[in-house]
Amino acid sequence: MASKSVTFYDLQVSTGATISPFVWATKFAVKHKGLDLDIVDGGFTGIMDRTGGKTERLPAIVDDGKWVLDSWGIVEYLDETYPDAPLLIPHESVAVMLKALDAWFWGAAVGPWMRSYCADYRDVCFEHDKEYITSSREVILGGKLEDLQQGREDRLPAISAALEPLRLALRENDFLGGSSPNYADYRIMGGFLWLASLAQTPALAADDPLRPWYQRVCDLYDGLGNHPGLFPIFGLEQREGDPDLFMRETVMGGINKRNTGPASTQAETKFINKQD
Ligand SMILES: N[C@@H](CCC(=O)N[C@@H](CS)C(=O)NCC(=O)O)C(=O)O
Repeated sequence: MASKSVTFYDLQVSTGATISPFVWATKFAVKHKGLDLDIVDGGFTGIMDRTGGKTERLPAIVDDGKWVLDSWGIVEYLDETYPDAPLLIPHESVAVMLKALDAWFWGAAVGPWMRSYCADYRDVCFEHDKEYITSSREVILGGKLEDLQQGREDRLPAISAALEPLRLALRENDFLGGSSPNYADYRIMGGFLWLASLAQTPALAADDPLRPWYQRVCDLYDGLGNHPGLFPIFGLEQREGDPDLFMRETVMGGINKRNTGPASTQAETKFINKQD
């Protein structure tokens, strides 16, 4: 039996790839529910025309004639409307923790990457979007895109190094959802795929421990994240004087260091009491 489709308003660049992290996360969310995407193509300008005045921002979907706006609004709608399909937010705690994780990820990575790739962002857009993207992003970012992007090679290593909390979780689990993906994976992946839609130089090391998870999520739903228009985000070289791009050995502390009795802590106890 053919699966049901929802009309999906995409936000694309000249390669045909989706750019927006919100739109990427929502594409995965719709597929997670077993629904197909009936894509309405388009870039940044003309969103109001394409959607008949329904919205200035994307994503937006139409399901059985009902317009649903906003990435988080769409996720809530999908779980409410299709409760028998796998849940995107399987427990209210996932929403609470994901909002905290997402806020950290934007501060640590998406924002700094935006300032390091803002001219690439404009250059990859459709010709007819470039003027709008230049003027609007210069207002948002507070400067000329070329000036802001300049010197990014000195900033990218520290952004990569800051992603250690994700590596800690994803070294031990296939997905942020545990053994199977949920909306946490799609939401965070949205930021990586946004970067991949525009990056003219990689942001992460070739052997970054996040890479297997990145590929695992890209491969879901017949390779939804393997769009040919995406650029490589792995391949950043560490230069002399750069911070390590990631921690080669996981330093287990706090919540990750299980106390199973004195045998598990005595080496540390000896060390802190200066006994040998
Ligand atoms: N809160 C909204 C934010 C969506 C949003 O900001 N989308 C941006 C793309 S990342 C957009 O549509 N921009 C159109 C524009 O810049 O004119 C959501 O979660 O869906």
